[in-house]
Amino acid sequence: MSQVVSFHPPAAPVTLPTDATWPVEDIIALFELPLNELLSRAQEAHKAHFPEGDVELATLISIKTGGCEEDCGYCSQSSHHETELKASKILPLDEILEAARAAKANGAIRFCMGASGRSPKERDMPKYEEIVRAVKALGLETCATLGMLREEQALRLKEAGLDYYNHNLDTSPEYYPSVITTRNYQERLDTLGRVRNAGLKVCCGGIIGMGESRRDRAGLLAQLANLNPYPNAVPINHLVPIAGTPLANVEPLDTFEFARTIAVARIIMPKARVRLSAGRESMSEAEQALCFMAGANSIFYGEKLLTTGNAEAEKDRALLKKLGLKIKEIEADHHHHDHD
Ligand code: SAM
Ligand code: DTB
Ligand code: SF4
Repeated sequence: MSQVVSFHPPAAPVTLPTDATWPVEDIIALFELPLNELLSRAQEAHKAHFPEGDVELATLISIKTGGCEEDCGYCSQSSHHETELKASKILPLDEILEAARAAKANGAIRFCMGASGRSPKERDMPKYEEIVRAVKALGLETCATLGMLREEQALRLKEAGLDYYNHNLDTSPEYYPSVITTRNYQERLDTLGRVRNAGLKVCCGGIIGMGESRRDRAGLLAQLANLNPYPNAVPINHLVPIAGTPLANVEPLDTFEFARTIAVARIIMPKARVRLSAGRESMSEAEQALCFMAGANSIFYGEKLLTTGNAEAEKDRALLKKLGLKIKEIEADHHHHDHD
């Protein structure tokens, strides 16, 4: 005898009008749901907004590494910490293009270029514009993360063909000063506003597992969800502990709490690409699968993040195949599909 297993949708609605604001208390209440209930709500939101259920692959490159004047407590590139990292100038264009071609040949649709530093120097802007123009011409989506931008710099990058700008809020406003002292939260928000005004898509998320509380995780997600509009892409990084940094020995975070963070991000920002970002190297396949079940639909793809390692491309492709997850293909005109 065959039995029909019915799926009971959650009683409470999971989608909200885009102008909804999220009080931190409501977000904490989501974190406190039984895990099954939280995951099923996240899956409802995911299915409603991403019926294809595909996963986006973005490849990272560090185009300028180390020697940074900022003191971000998690970062290998800050000159305030004694790490093993060697600083380098902006990479030559041909090296960047070679990496971009390889990323595209491997199936990535976006190429994300990171540079160390508080903000781009004026004399480096023409180089960054040239790099963006050339990568875009390869038929890849472009993303850059260069620190704080002035209005004019955001406009110049847009003009050069930049699609996304990554600028993370990293943690809650309350916890921020225990992680970074050389800049403040409002400066991050101001750059995000300029990026949005320049017509760039916003990629903004944070780092989980820095010793913050659940309230801080909820506070970060509240900041993100209450941006109007909320970010197009939300990278959720797990701290990669770096020897020599102040956060090198932070107690590792419980896997389920990390998965809950992804699920809550999916529910409160249902149209965003939620990226299971840094930290996958220390996760098992089952732990990563849990994150996909929680609504993650994007990953960093390729053997390196900025300064640390990442899973091998082949292994990732094999994992996605095992899970029956389709890889997102590049769109001829992606403006129709992303929310702006
Ligand atoms: N310098 C620019 C800035 O800070 O805005 C751009 C590059 S910075 C390395 C980009 C982001 O990488 C940071 O905001 C942080 O979220 C993430 N990140 C850096 N080090 C990390 C680590 N050890 N573990 C997890 N994420 C990290
Ligand atoms: C983001 O949210 N994560 C990426 C990207 N944006 C620039 C960076 C992760 C860095 C992990 C540590 C490292 O490789 O240095
Ligand atoms: Fe510098 Fe960015 Fe690292 Fe902070 S996160 S130390 S700004 S490279």
